[in-house]
Amino acid sequence: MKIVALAGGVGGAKLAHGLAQILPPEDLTVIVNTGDDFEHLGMYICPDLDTVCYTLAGLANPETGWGRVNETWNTIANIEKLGGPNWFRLGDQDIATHLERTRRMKAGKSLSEITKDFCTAWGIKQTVLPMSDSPVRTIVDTDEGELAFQEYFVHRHCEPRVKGFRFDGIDVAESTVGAKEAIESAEAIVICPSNPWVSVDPILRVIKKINKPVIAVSPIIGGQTVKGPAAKMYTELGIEPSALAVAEHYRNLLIGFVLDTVDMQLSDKIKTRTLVTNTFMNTFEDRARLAADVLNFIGSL
Ligand code: FO1
Repeated sequence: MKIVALAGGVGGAKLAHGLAQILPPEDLTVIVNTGDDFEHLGMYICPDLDTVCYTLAGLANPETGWGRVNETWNTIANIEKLGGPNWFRLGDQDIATHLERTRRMKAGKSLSEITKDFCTAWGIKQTVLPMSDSPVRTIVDTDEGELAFQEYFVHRHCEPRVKGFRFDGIDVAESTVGAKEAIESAEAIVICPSNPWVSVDPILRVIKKINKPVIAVSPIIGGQTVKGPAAKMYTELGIEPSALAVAEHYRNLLIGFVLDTVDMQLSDKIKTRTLVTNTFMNTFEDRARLAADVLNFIGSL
């Protein structure tokens, strides 16, 4: 079954990894948000792309979900000593990724080409694609004014109250050729349990039209997010955070929605077919089990 997964950061990467454990590699394409990308310390950094790639390659830091396992922090410690910015924690191995990506971008390579080459180098057999080769930058409108995404997310610990979002460059950004082809040949699109506002919406805006069955997995369980500010964002935007709110967010797209057993009572209120299952992904086995549930659900629709 050919599947395209839409993914942002850690939650998305975990389900993508689950799908990768079950599907033949040629049947899985992961299209990744690039709205979180930014230039920092002279390097071009793609947090979500790297999180998905490191996770699929078995190189991800299991504690944080982002960055590399067995990491060392000498470079950032020395930058700090010199009085440089240290709020964005870049590990030594991770810095190699950003330096080499930046070098290739300056030499005229596209982000898709670079990602393809990096995936080969890391032994990733699935296809991982940035949502676009042109820059898109998520800007968070807050009670303290507009903030660039990583400034809001990492530097300010998501503390400012959110009023809305804007995606700089989205109107001219085209989805990558590979993404269009993958969607064309996919049997279904899986929206991973990533932040609907800042991880999935930019991908959907770039893809524009999806004429394939779409199912989504809720990142909100019992009114809270496993990781990240999605629930806080819903509250600040005046919407009660819940799996129901996520299903409503995607209402025009979905043929199916997956929510956690703790939210079973919401199932009747959701205006599409639902699968109620355990959506926590604490272990590699959890990831594969949820992916299997999602694929069986798609098969039943
Ligand atoms: N997230 C943090 O909360 N703090 C960090 O210092 C941090 C560093 C970092 C370095 C490389 C990378 O690829 C990701 C990193 N992240 C960090 C995660 C990342 O900024 C966010 O999780 C995503 O942008 C949201 O999906």
